[in-house]
Amino acid sequence: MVIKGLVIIAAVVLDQVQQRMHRRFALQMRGRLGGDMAKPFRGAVIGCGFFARNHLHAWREIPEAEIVAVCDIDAGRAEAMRADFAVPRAYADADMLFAQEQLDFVDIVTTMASHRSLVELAARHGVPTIVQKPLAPSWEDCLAIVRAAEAAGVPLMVHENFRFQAPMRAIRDVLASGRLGPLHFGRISFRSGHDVYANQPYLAREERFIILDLGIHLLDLARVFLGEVVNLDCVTQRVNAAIAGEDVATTLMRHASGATSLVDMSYATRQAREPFPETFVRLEGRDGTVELGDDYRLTSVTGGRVEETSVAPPLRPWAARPWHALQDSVYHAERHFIDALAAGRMPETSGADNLKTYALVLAAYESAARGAPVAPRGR
Ligand code: NAD
Ligand code: 89Y
Repeated sequence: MVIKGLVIIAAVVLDQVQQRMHRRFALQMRGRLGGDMAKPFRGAVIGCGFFARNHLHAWREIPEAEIVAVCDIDAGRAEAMRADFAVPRAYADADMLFAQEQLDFVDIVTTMASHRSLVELAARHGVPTIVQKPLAPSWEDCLAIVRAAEAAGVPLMVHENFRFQAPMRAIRDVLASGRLGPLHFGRISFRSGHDVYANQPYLAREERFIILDLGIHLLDLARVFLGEVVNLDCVTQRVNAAIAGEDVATTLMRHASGATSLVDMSYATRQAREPFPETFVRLEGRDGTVELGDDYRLTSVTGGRVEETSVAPPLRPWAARPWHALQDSVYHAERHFIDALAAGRMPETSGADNLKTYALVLAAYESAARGAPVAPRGR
């Protein structure tokens, strides 16, 4: 009891210190921008591969941000991205980027192996950072990343975009209305046969694949909808013999609220309609149920009344089906980062918050290996 109390006090104090640091950053930026908040924040994108294209398109839709440089260790990729998006400068070395540019933020869109060194570099230069998921290959690296940003007092957001998807935001609105009453059950399901390896060939080589790459988003949604997790059981399978890791995983979680949830995922599902990248959600509360089904139909049942609406994401001018739901969520994640930066607020998917999601990923692997329930670790 005493230890729990001390942990809560420490978390509140840490949160207040971080909020102060973020406010200081917002003020410093105003100073750097000559007090003129109308001038955009100057940013750079590091990593010019498959997914970065979506980031650059989305940045172009945010008037308060201007991408002044791109960087990739593959100089050809950096130059191609520079030319395609009319970015002023391209770099093949992140040290050079930070040495030569006056940046207000950096957006890291490399794969996880380079995240630690790049976030630490950004922290040494005092540059606020948004970094793609998964945060890093190991818990130690994740902790080091979060600590580096905290020690430097720079805001750090993890680009955890699933909770910024239009249908997920609609579900959050239903929950916030209180119409369902306290939740006792949730199911979050993503089952697909989409060839993810075509655009992201590195995924076929990961010994830890679907939970770390995709399940991380679903586990994050479970936290958002149902709160923190006490423990979980997970079973993994590898159906596709040509890949190194698991491509199917089924997880049962017990939440601190008393609710239970099932989070299931597959990249080995052959079915009549290929839904990629739709995520199906069902949440049951004392007073009603909300369900996100095929084609982004949201059905809620409360007090005997059934309401059905479409919560389909918009097709942004630069987006293409079936990726448009994720592409739209990239815009909203970046928008949230800039709004938080301007307001001196902590982004909701801060490094500290993302550690709690990452801990569920590790607990899932550990549970699958041990065949027993596992409690997620804390910092
Ligand atoms: P990719 O391999 O296509 O691109 C990564 C790029 O980073 C490459 O061009 C590589 O040369 C460059 N790079 C690596 N180390 C670097 C360094 N130290 N400095 C500069 N450049 C470096 O990868 P991708 O498919 O674009 O994925 C990037 C990240 O985005 C991954 O973490 C992935 O999980 C994530 N992702 C997220 C979503 C989502 O919806 N959130 C979807 C797809 C990918
Ligand atoms: O990398 C993954 C992600 O974050 O969303 C879908 C994906 O591109 C493939 O699983």
